[in-house]
Amino acid sequence: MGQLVSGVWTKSSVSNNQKDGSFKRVDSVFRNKISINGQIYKPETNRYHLYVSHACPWAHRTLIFRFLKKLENHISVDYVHPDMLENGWSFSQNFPKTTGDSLYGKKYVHEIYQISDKNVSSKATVPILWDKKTNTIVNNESAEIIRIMNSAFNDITKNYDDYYPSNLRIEIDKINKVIYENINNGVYKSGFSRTQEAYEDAVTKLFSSLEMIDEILEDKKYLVGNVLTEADIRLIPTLLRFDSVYYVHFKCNLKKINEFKNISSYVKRMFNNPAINTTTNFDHIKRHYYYSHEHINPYRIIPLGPNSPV
Ligand SMILES: N[C@@H](CCC(=O)N[C@@H](CS)C(=O)NCC(=O)O)C(=O)O
Repeated sequence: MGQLVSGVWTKSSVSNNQKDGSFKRVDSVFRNKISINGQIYKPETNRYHLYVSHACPWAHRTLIFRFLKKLENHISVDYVHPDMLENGWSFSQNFPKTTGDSLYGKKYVHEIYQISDKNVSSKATVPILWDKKTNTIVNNESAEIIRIMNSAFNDITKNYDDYYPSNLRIEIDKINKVIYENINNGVYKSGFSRTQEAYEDAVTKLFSSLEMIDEILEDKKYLVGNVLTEADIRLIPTLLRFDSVYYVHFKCNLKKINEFKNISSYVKRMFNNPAINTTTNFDHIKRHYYYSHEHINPYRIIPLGPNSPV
């Protein structure tokens, strides 16, 4: 693992930890938008490209949006190899459902960052929303990429479905915040903790937030307003990885997702949606986490179970 420092790939530890042993996620560097009135990045068919990992929950959101918003014929995509090792994500095709780098034939994702900015200081994360016209990264923050996808290409696709409707925004923002802090990032905080205290704090918050979600779903099909919104799409990638990976590998083991009455049926229902089903790949998910984090799983043994991941 590593990161780019002034454009140079520097090998370093897999996780970012604070003095108290807790895990701190670093902010994404490229934060542009796509819009008709934009200076550089305007909505166009086949101009933009996604670099993703099937394993990554943050990238998963963008794949779900690409499907839901009918962007598959307008935004192309490359899938990296699931192993994230000392050179970061690679374009090796030595695993099913990988594509290599179809644009530049590079070996590693960090080289894509270097094309965009040869002096960049950044982690080489996925997802990346890439502009094939200017050879630059538009945005590498999944929360912003899905907002772009939600509306920027509407006049091209003629799909006007809105997963962040103005009447529900306050409620969506509110629940997103808790889900991000305690669940999406909470599983990483738990797994990457380096002290007992930091671990217990993360796991306690994770499970109290899952209990809260279970209660919300007692009499509702979706998290906000009884329609599918961005809030659901941001939550589901973490829930889908939970019993196969986070429960064991990140020690999030107070309960399995399938032990939560309402969350378990919500996950099964959501998984019937082709936007979610066709974008989920459990082989990549399991291989990535158990194989990449040598400090957690030094012999890289990949557990056989669970028998049915959903
Ligand atoms: N804030 C980013 C986080 C993305 C992220 O951390 N992706 C992970 C994969 S799940 C990654 O690429 N990690 C590489 C690294 O940390 O060097 C987003 O949501 O887009």
